[in-house]
Amino acid sequence: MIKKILIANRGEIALRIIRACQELDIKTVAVHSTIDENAMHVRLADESVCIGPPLASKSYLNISSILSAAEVSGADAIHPGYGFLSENAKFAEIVNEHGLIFIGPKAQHISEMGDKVSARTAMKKLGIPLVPGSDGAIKNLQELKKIAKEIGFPILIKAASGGGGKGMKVAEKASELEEAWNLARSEAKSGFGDDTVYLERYLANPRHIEFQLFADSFGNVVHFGERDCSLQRRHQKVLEEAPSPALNEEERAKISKVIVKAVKKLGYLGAGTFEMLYENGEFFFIEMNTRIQVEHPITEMITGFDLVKEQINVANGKKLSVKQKDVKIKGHSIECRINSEDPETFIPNAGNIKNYHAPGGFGVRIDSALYSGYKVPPNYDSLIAKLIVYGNNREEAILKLKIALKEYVIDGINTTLSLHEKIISENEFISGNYDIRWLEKFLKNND
Ligand code: MV4
Repeated sequence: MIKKILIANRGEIALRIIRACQELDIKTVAVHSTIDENAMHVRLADESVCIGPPLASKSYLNISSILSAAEVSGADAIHPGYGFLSENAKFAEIVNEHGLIFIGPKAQHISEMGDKVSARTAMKKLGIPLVPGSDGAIKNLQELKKIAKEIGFPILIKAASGGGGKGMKVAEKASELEEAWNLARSEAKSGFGDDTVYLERYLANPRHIEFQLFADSFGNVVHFGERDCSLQRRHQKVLEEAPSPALNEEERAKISKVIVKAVKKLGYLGAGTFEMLYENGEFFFIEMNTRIQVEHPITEMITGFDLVKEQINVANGKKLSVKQKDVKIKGHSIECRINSEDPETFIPNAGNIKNYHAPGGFGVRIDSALYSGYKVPPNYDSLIAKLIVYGNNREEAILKLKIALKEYVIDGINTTLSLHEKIISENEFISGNYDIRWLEKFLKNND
């Protein structure tokens, strides 16, 4: 039985995990860098350990510091949150070797899904529809030319160790293949230390729709529906909603059934997300995430289940608290990511929060570690708050969001609050008729 969890993270997700632990009567250990001494997760945890200097590679990514902190505090499990070490298979393995529980999937699955080529191979075997492309890595330019011709242009070269869009290169026609091949491989090499690439047909205007899955150690697998994450800028999600305005019940049921079956066969454990591209009524697998995601709250709002508590319970060897037949998707939820960035240039800024007032009311949720007088450090991700709304339907959720955005005060630094106000007043957003290209086009036209 887990009695004490070390949270290998900071910011809002550390608070989210602390709150779940408090409900489960589990003690918490915060870890922090020197610059995070006054951070909210340090104040709210039962105890805290300083694990190094501000640089993430020396603190939140420092495996030996984190394990020492677990040792001295007597923690019996580690929750990695998202980012940092959450999808590091070696970390999961080392945690287990130290006799601690890693709150996440098995290291073998983290590693298999971390390599996008082996993820594709695994998903193909499990019957998941893939974007048409290469069976494995591309060995040389000749092979690239041959497979590209077979699947048809435009094509996209992707890095096996990539994800999040880095190292992707489009080729519109055969004459562009050599340059795209060279660029993709050198970017992959310098970005990930691995120049392995693979090939997919390039989808021009898909939506990004991801499915939330959960598995326990008894072979039970449940899906919690989907999130539409098409509103992104430079591969950073900006606003997410659930359910997707593009799907009907029939389409959802059909693809979910295929995914649940695959996850059962895989022998997976814990929370997992299937990232799919959706175009002309068809789904194509692109990646699987083996962590709790930033946007998990919108799934919690429309299903009523606490995904972080489920993560802890299944890691503890318990059964999922929920059966598929009890998962009912009800109402609509939207999340705005509030970043400490200029709303026009997106340049990050750090500094003092001089005045802070969070909105509230029926159906309004804030996941944030901000407080009045807090100093946002320049060293980490610029996500400072998530504003999540829930309404009986999409129109009501948008209305609540509009009111909450207007009420939200974060003084002292630039934030993306005003960007969200702009997005949700646009017809394409209101109608729900947008794809992965829409936001960047909209931002360009408003320069
Ligand atoms: C694609 C694609 C079009 N066709 N794959 C971007 C990040 C990575 N997770 C996968 N990505 C894409 N893969 C094929 N075959 C377009 C994107 C993509 C994208 C995907 C989801 C959300 C926003 C995006 C923005 C640009 C490109």
